[in-house]
Amino acid sequence: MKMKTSWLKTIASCAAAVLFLSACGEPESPAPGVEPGRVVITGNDQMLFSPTEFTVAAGSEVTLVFRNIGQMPKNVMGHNLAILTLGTDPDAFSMASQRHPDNEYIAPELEDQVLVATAVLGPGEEETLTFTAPDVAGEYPFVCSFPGHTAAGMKGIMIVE
Ligand SMILES: [Cu+2]
Repeated sequence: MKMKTSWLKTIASCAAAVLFLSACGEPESPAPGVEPGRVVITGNDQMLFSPTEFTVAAGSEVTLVFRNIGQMPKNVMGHNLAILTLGTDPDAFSMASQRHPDNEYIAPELEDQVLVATAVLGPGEEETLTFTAPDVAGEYPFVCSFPGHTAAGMKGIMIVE
């Protein structure tokens, strides 16, 4: 009984903290003079991204819309989009990740190699990611880690410059 009470107190104080933070949050506008980048990438039933390459400014705010424009069912032709850290081997990442359908095909032990990722999307679905581009310039791989898709060519490059 004692434990239950302190647990409830913890929940209550967390809820209060969340309310406080959201009330006092920064306005979601970009810094003056910075044009936020917006990228739309599609994935299709042929296991291809389009485009397979896009460029963002280092440290800039990026809005990335990923859209599954295919028609095949999600369980056989689902797609995600995971942008990986500099130097990650996209094929090795996806080989390990395809064993984890319960984690959106992201290997839990490799989550530190993921900058940002969508869920697995079915036909006609889309997800918008907003993130801050890395400060380090370079070519960051992105993949669909649904089983077999990276090997079939469903990968690309985010160029940070
Ligand atoms: Cu895919």
